[in-house]
Amino acid sequence: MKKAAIALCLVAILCLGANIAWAQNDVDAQIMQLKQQLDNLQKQIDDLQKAQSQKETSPAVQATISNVAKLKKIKVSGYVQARYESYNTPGGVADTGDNRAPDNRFYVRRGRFKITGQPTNNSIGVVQLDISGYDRTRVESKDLYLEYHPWGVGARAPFFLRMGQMNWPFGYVIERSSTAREVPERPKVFAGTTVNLPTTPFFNGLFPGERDKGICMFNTEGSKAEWAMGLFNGTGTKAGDPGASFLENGGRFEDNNTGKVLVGRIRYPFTDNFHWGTSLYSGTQAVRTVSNAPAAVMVEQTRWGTDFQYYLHDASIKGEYVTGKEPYYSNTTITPNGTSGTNRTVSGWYLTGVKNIGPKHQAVAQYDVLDDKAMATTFGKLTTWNLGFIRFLDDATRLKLFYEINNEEKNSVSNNGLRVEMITVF
Ligand SMILES: [Ca+2]
Ligand SMILES: [Ca+2]
Repeated sequence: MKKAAIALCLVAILCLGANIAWAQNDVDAQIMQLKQQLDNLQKQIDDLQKAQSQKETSPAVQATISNVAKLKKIKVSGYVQARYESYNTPGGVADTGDNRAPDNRFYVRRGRFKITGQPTNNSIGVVQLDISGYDRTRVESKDLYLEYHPWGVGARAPFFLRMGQMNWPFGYVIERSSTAREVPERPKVFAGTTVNLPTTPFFNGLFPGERDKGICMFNTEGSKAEWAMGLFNGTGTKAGDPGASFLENGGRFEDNNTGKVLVGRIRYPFTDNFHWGTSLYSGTQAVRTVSNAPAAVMVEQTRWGTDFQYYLHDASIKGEYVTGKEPYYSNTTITPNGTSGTNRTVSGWYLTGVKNIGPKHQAVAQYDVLDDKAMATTFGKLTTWNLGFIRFLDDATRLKLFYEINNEEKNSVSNNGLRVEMITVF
């Protein structure tokens, strides 16, 4: 029995060993099979990757990728400001048929498009053209500048640089686009004016065209004080010849003397809803003492200004004062005798109140004053009320109704008028 048991055990052990050997063979076969499958899969992945990389490197695909990347960095925007105006015609003024006649008309005050490109993290280029400005005989260049942000666009840093043709960094209203302003035109002391009578002096404005060519440093985003300081030609974009004034030089945009003007402003939010700023402009202008003089004399040209903005829950009050020394020009419409080549004082201010009436309406009142020494004897101070109502038709379009009351201190002229405007920003 004992022997039999031992034999049985031996048989059992042998059988078990054989089974283990068989099982081992089976696992090896499975591993081999899996390895084969893995090799096949790896080959398929390699083939796919090869095909994919061939696709990606094809010139057409590369060009498309590059174009899409470029398009992402270019932004096109613009606005159209279409109007109907009806102004009182001063007595004795014939209908001259030009588009400045003080009559009633439809016209497009501004039709602009702007291209902003940001090719890299540090550089920006801006081109803005007006194809329907006051001088409708030509397309007018507005913004033409580049920006270099040494620390990157949008980064909080000591400053960034702008060079080219840009807004003078002076005061508040000069740098506020028509898309942001409530009153259709800037106050007279900044933008200029005429009383709408022929052969009477007109005022070019202390900042005709609101722009000049130069180089300027600006604060970056995140700075509490809003500041800018730059050097400019001083002639603006609408005068280049010595003594030539607004629109009198056929659109040549050069400097008229070697001196450059220093322009700067700083604005500080004393509280969240009260901001106060001050601005400076200092330089010279070349002026001919008589219109056919072979050489010009240098006349000091200065401006100093202060502005504030006070924001309430559903209203705002904004004001600005500016005073400056401006040369008498020899070839403005009327030359004050013996004054060309000397200075006169020009000053003015405005106060604008805006009240929101619900989410879709605003009531606006603006009072502005122009005190130009050159008009002292003819009309004295010019004051204007702009009373208006704005309806937001949608997020992009506003309908504006404004009545303008123009008062002359002396020799009153009938020149009040109605403006109906639609402006769309896109
Ligand atoms: Ca100059
Ligand atoms: Ca009047």
